[in-house]
Amino acid sequence: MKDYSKPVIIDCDPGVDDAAALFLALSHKNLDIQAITTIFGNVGLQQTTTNALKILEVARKTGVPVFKGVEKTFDYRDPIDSKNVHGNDGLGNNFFPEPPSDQLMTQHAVLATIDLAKKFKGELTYVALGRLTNLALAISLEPSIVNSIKEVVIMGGAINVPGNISPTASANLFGDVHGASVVYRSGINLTQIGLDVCNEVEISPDNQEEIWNLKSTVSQFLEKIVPVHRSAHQIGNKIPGAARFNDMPAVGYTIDPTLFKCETLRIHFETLGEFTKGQTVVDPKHFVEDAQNVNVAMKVDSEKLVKLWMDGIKSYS
Ligand SMILES: [Ca+2]
Repeated sequence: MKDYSKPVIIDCDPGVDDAAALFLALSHKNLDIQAITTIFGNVGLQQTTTNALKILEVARKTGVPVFKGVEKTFDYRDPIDSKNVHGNDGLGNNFFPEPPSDQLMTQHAVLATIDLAKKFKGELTYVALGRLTNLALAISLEPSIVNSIKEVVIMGGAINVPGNISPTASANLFGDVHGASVVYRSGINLTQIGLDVCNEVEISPDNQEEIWNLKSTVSQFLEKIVPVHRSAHQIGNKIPGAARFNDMPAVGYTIDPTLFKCETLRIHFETLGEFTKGQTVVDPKHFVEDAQNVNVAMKVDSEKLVKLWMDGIKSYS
């Protein structure tokens, strides 16, 4: 693992698995988090923004600015949420007290993204843990960021496994297909951390117990928010009672790409099909003109990744 701190934006819709991913990101010296930007998704924008601020309060990371993004899809539709998976408050139906809002900036997330892409030209990594609408709008407004952002790491997509919201699509990409299409066609340097690897990463009941027993502010917060999400994710689990945090591997990749085996695949993002809307379609024979090469994670060392996450959580006092 290289030992340097890379500037990152984390775009998210917390979300229980966003929280698990953010706690890892905020704990690790390899990441220099320049901004957390929020997007509609698991719940509405106001709630995802409140939840991001809450997570920072719990992690005691008061220096990280939060920028609020957009609340509708790229084609200006009301979004579909995932309250059935994350709870009505997005954090396991805990309805925590309002966090302080000092870290909430007045600048819009889309404009902050453009500014940071210019400031850290060639160095910035953008980690997308939700719908891709903010990034699609940033690209539309300032196309030069396609070349100035070093890498976009996306939680989403499915190559050799089924989708988790339709037979073929992952929730993050299905939740705004037009936004995702802009990003996948833009030519920006993309890494896809999709369900092919996320499905392999489970936090076993023993590992959960070890975390809960830490009795830190972060571990107690996780213990409260995980149960609703864990119940919703049991179908297809390899380990009964395991928790699965689909956003966490994207942060894990950003910290240490050597935990993943990736392949360059030519991908067309599907926006139209009755059963394939939102699919990341592999097109090796160049049938589709606007398909682009994507660095796709196909395998993960899940044991090492779970350890990375647990070490991150253990680092909080
Ligand atoms: Ca998310």
